[in-house]
Amino acid sequence: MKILVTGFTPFDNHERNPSLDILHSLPDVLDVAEIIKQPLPTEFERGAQLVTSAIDKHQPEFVLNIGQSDGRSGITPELVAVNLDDARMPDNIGAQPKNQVIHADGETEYFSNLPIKTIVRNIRDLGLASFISTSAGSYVCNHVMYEVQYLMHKKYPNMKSGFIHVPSNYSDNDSTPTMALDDEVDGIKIALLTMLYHLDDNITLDHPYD
Ligand code: PCA
Repeated sequence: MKILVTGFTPFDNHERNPSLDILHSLPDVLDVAEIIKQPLPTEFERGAQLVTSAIDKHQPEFVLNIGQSDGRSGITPELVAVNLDDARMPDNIGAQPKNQVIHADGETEYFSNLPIKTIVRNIRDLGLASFISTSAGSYVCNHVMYEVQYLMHKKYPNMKSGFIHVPSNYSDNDSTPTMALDDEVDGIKIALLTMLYHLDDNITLDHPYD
């Protein structure tokens, strides 16, 4: 059993990206799964290229992409990726697509097929904040999530994949929520175990969405 996990390089003047630090903190084997770790540059084109070639190379049963989202107050599995690049700022090599469809022959949106409600419940059971996010934005994270979903639908229908955004580990002001890296690592490990073992995501959850 293989799980491909990705994290992004720092962007937007951040010195670190918690998703990359989480990636480096994960074990190589978790329970019955081999964890394949793939760092991604925060770049539209190359970020998507690297994750899709890692999928073709390793043929994992599961893919989990992780990214940073400033302002989020918890660990947030994404519900959906949309067929749109509309960058509010340039990526790490200056690309800033506006109002661009990602794949003309792709669906308008793809829903993650990870057990996101159960993931949220299990992270909350650790005592950590977690809720489902209904928008991965229209920047590099949504782009990568969309490309993985597109590939899955076209080529790997048995694969399970999705995206989780995590808060920043530090803030320059009191109003931006943060979470400790160790807590985020624990939350992501529980998410991975939930992916491996969930049978049915049809659970009732209080306040599942942001
Ligand atoms: N977050 C950005 C891109 C890289 C990252 O970690 C985003 O949410 O699109």
